Amino acid sequence: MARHLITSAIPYINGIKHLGNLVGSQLPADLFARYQRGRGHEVLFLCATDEHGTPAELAAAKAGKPVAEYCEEMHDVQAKIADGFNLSFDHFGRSSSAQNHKLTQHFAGRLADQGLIREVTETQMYSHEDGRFLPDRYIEGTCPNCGFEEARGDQCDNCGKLLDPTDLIDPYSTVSGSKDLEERETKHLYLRQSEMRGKLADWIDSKKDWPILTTSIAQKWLNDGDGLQDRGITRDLDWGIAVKKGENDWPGMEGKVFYVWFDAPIEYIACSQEWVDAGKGTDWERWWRTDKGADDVTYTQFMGKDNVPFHTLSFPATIFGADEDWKLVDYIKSFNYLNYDGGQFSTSRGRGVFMDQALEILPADYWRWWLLANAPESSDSEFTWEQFQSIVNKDLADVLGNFVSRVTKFCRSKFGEAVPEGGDYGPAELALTDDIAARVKAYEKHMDAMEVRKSAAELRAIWTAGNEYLQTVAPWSTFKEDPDTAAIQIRLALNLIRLYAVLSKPFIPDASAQMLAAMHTDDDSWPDDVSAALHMFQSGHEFTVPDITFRKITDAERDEWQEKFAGKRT
Ligand code: B3M
Ligand code: ZN
Repeated sequence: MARHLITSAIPYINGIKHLGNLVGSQLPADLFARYQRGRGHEVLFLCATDEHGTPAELAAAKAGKPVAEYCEEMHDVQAKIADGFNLSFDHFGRSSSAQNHKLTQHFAGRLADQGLIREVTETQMYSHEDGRFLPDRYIEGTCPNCGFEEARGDQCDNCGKLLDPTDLIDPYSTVSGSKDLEERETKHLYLRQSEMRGKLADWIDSKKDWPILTTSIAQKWLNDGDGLQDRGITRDLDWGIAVKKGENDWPGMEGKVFYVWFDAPIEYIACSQEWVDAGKGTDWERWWRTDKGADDVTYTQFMGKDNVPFHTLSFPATIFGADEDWKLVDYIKSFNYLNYDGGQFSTSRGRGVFMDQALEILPADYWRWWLLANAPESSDSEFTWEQFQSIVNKDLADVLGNFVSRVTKFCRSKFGEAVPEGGDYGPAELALTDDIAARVKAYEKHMDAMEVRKSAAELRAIWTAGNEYLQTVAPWSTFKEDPDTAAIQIRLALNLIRLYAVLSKPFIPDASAQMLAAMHTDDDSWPDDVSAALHMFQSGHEFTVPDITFRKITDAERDEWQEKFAGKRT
């Protein structure tokens, strides 16, 4: 049994995420976690809300609530929605947890002890009207790199370049809109990432099997000299983790907090402590400390491409720099963007489908299937209602759902609700078994490699093979002349329903549970031996015809939703 530590990028607390966010990290991470559990491996799957920094402060201000209260409420909202999508986190933590405060301060202390932190007096933008410094998202202006007019103080959303507030052309306060800004001196801590350039470069170089998307972003940052500048890890903000050196005060840094991107990845570790403290686990160190049993853990991270620099360079710099036997990531799976109906999803303009809205109109499995089958892996992909309708109706309703319903209903009407008596499988059944066995191997290979679209395509092919078999042997015709042979065909088809339930569980867990329940079994063991799996139910094994597994999306619904989500959510 292998051990898999799996983390998804932790979503900002500032509102409900859209489907593009979901498919970029949480959903594929869940697919992989479910798959590894399904194969019988030990899995720790963690996610959390990212509660610090300017996104949290600004959203709380907009909601007219104290930040702590806002974060608590929004954490619950996001946790409920994650549940609704069947995201099977072992724990959904909070970066504002006491555990993360302590661990972040610990890391900063370690880095300081190793000589990897320098104190820098720098100029930051101060707003007279707001009476405060304007870090990160408190300030916007024109990107010096690409000319985008709404670049934020920390990063340009258009070209992805990391920025300092002082880089912006024509900057203005996002709180008041004021342009009455002045560069003022303030003291901050800088992580000396540049000291670790060689080590990080060697490490990235050694990752030959990583997705090109991940390594190309990391290489670009290493080589254009941009990403590995020493970067400020503290901010002039009220909300966040107080700057301390371990448990001690940090003279000169009173009233400042760590930068959100410093403490957010540390939450991956702190989250496992929260998991233990919540009574769900017993030992977090065997997942995270190579001196305490984590050396045989495989650690995989999932994220959108904009998060890659922080996970390939900044966070590893913290881990390397601390020099304390922390588990480093083994594989970083990153994603491109999902676009929406000819443009971008936009949180600010309410364009596209948000996670809560999606669940209001259709069950989770419909979304999970479409999103994963069309995951933006090798390039950006696009959600359109036409394509969503067509794929759901075809793959889920016509192929899988129809198979389940046809087989169980036919059996009930001709033989009753139990596997019928019959002889051994014949050539057609054995050929199908071989075909499916080969496809299951291919499916495993793609899932092991986290090739999400290829995995979905193979699973679809496995469903289709069953349908084609049924079409060819046509038990409803066979039955008229040769009921014994029809019984054999139906026995195989009923066994296929369980096989489909097991293989499909990582993608569509609700349908999978429904199919297992219909087959009166909770045996969801992986079909390592497909032939044995297709002999599991023998004559007399009872089942129940399930309610509809997947329904079709009508043209009227499609048109209504397209109109509804065009962009005016408030
Ligand atoms: N919260 C950005 C995002 O939600 C950021 C990820 C942190 S991962 C440690 O895309
Ligand atoms: Zn730009």
